Amino acid sequence: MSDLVTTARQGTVLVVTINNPPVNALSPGVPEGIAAAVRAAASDDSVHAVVVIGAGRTFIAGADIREFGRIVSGEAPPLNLNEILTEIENAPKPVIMALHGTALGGGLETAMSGHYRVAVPSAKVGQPEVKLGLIPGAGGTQRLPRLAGVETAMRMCAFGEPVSAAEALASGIVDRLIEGDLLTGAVAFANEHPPVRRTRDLTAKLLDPAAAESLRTLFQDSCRTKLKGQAAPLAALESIAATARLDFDAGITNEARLFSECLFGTQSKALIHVFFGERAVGRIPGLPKEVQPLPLRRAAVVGAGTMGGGIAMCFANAGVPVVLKETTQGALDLGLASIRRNYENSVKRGRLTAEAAGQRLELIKPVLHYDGFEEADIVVEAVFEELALKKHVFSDLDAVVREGAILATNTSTLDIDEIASVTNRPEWVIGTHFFSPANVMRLLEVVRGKATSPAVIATAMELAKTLKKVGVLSGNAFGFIGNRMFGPYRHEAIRLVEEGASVEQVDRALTDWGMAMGPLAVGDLAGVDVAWRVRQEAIRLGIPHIEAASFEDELFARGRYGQKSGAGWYLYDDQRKPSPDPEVERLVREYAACQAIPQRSFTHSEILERTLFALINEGARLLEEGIALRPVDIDIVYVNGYGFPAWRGGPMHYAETLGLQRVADRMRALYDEFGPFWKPAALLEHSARSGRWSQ
Ligand code: T1G
Repeated sequence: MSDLVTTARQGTVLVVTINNPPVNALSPGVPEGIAAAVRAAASDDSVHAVVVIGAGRTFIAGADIREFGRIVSGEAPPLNLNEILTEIENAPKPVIMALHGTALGGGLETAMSGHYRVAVPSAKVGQPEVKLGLIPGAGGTQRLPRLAGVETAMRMCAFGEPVSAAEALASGIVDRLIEGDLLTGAVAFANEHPPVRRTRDLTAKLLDPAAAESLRTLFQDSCRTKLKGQAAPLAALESIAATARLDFDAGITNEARLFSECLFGTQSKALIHVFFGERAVGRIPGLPKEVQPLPLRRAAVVGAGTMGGGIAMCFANAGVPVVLKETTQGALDLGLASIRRNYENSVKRGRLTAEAAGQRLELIKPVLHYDGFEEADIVVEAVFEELALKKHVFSDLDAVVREGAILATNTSTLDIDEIASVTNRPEWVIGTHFFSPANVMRLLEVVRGKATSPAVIATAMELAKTLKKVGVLSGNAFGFIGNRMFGPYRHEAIRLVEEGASVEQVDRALTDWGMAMGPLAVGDLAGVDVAWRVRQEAIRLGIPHIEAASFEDELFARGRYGQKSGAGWYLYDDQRKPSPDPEVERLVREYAACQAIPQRSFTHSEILERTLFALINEGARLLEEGIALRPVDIDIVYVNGYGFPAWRGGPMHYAETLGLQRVADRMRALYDEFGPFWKPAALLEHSARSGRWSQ
């Protein structure tokens, strides 16, 4: 036995413990160790049953995801879990799986190869493989429907959300909940001498082909809407539906074929890149290891508008008491009403109990002055996006907030150093750029100023985890990472409309490709006036590649600010539902004629190329300038903050998938046709040779 899997006896029960921190993944040696222990028990007459349990914080959280890259590249042999799990299932003595923490993917499949499963009430079980662009590849799509029924299996495998131990018990996945010590409870269960019961033989819950197909069609429609463009959910449904016409072994073979198709596809590569990327961005090169995050026990927020209110909710949701300040009672009441409404909606949707909502509201203390700010460990300023106003607030805060507290600004574009310059403690000033709605969006762009101390950076990155967000560190450039790149992307979207494409065609090309929303519709959501002001500020600061004149000026001049004014690039009804506006089409053609812009038609791929390549090129410039630390940081910003499809991996990963040489070649051609805006970044030209972004 290797250290990964150890055994011990409890009477006539053999206890098999998996010890592969941090999450007991099925790394090479683990499944083999479990099978060897079960095999040994089979031939040991003094043993009547086996209990398998995980050491540490969880049962098996899945196959070792790091192995997949090695399998695809041929460095490692294909997954061999099926033979091993079949051997466990065929054991002549009962095998009881004891579950705690998260039994996910190959972990749940291993558990289902056992004859019984017991779990602590806090355990969760699931098949999240689709979140990695994969499907269960070790019998999950064959054993789960046998235990929980076809509908539950389809829901769990197509959407990948884990279920609680109680739900698992109710659906038949788990046989008993263990209050108290799990191992004691599992051994007690084994000592009741339950008969061997192979999951493969449990066919009562399977459906006939017609019923299975109609369920599959239902879930397919839902997947095509909610998981647009993703192949794995549909493959998982196909594999589960096959239980209606294939016997177990044929079902396993069919599943393995579908699994392999997913594994060797681009979507799983992209989603695995995002999985590890979301963990890598938390590691800041150059930040001294001994620098520890400071404790954040109390918070304060200035401004109870849409952003301020959402940020206050983030703190309350994490159990951190927060003071929320506004300048007038009216504004404060408005802010609180919106917070209350958000919580009521969460309760209505069953995402929160009324009691929990009440407790969170209790944690938010509304004030009209800086009362309570002296006790705050961190203050987040979220007032209107205007430099003078923010500087005014920061000089106030510098006077009232205690030494050693962090002063953060939620600015989405402005200069952190400029804001910090009005305080006597620029080393305690940092940018914490939340995304709207702040209580929903997972991304937190953390922006370091030139004086920001390592401890403040470490604390802000840790804050992201506390608030259940993904923190990405950015340097202090206009628009940081996300908005800086969005500028050229949106620039090209507007140019394409000026040159003859329709507003709908541009947005449709990107949403069909996978973006959550088209760039022009995003403009209307964020506000054409906001984008116009940001562009004026960028022009004033001499930021390169920002167009002096644009059709957007026409929209702004006519008060077409987007959703908030009922018209922008689109017309909006009172439900804010967009519809194409022939008036915009007329105005833009008029504008183009005035500007003597040649007109032409565009294909979807031309629209994709011009918009996405502009995004990628600006990303390369950010890496050159050191504003973004790594290409993966840019990918995680775009996937979590700008609706970039995770199954395409983010802009920089996508560029590598396309081929950096091809991207560079096309960009040079656009440069020849359109000029300096399209000058390929030096890093792109350099990286094109190796095909990988080089630093
Ligand atoms: N393989 C390898 N490493 C893993 C891993 C895994 N399955 N899960 C986590 N890690 C690493 C992770 O990268 C991090 O490393 C550390 O563990 C802690 O994770 C055949 C095909 C279990 C809920 O999709 O969802 O089985 O950054 O920071 O927030 O059908 O990790 O410290 O170096 O996320 O407490 C299916 C993936 C695989 C589950 C814990 N399983 N993991 O969350 O910690 S495919 C999954 C998670 C499969 C079979 C198929 C979460 C977690 P580092 P963490 P956490």
